[in-house]
Amino acid sequence: MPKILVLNGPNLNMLGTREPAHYGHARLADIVAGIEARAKELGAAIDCRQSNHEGELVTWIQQALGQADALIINAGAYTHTSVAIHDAIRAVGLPTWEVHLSNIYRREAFRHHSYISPLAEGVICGFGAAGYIAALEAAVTALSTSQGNK
Ligand code: CA2
Repeated sequence: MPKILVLNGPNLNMLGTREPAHYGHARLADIVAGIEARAKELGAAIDCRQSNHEGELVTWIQQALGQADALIINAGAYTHTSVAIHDAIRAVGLPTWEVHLSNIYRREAFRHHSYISPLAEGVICGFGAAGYIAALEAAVTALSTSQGNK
């Protein structure tokens, strides 16, 4: 069974409370429930976590080494600032899919650069919560191909 770590970064715990024009009306708990339901259908084990702290995200990425087979990450604003998260993803070498709820390229210029994208197998933005499901499906497909359907 593929094991996938799903990380959400700062302020994503605020989803559903403000800024619905950018992020929709769903709460993070609703999004996580949707990911968990799809993971069950796909036969994947997922571990969904959220933190407002860069170092905690770095630690979780490090701890995924030898524990998880892939990483799905919406690093929030750290996407655009964090060399530390970039280095952690590079260090563990896990196949990584980057997700953003909003279309970051239609927003402020400072959101157009990502420190994660150069390391990612795929990047999904602007699809709202459906982006996490697409990333999960892509990860499961890629893992089943690379592991010979183990
Ligand atoms: O579109 C995304 O998923 C983002 O990663 C969300 C980040 C933003 O900094 C990135 O540029 C794009 C921000 C998440 C903040 O979420 C909030 C939700 C409700 C109220 C306030 C913030």
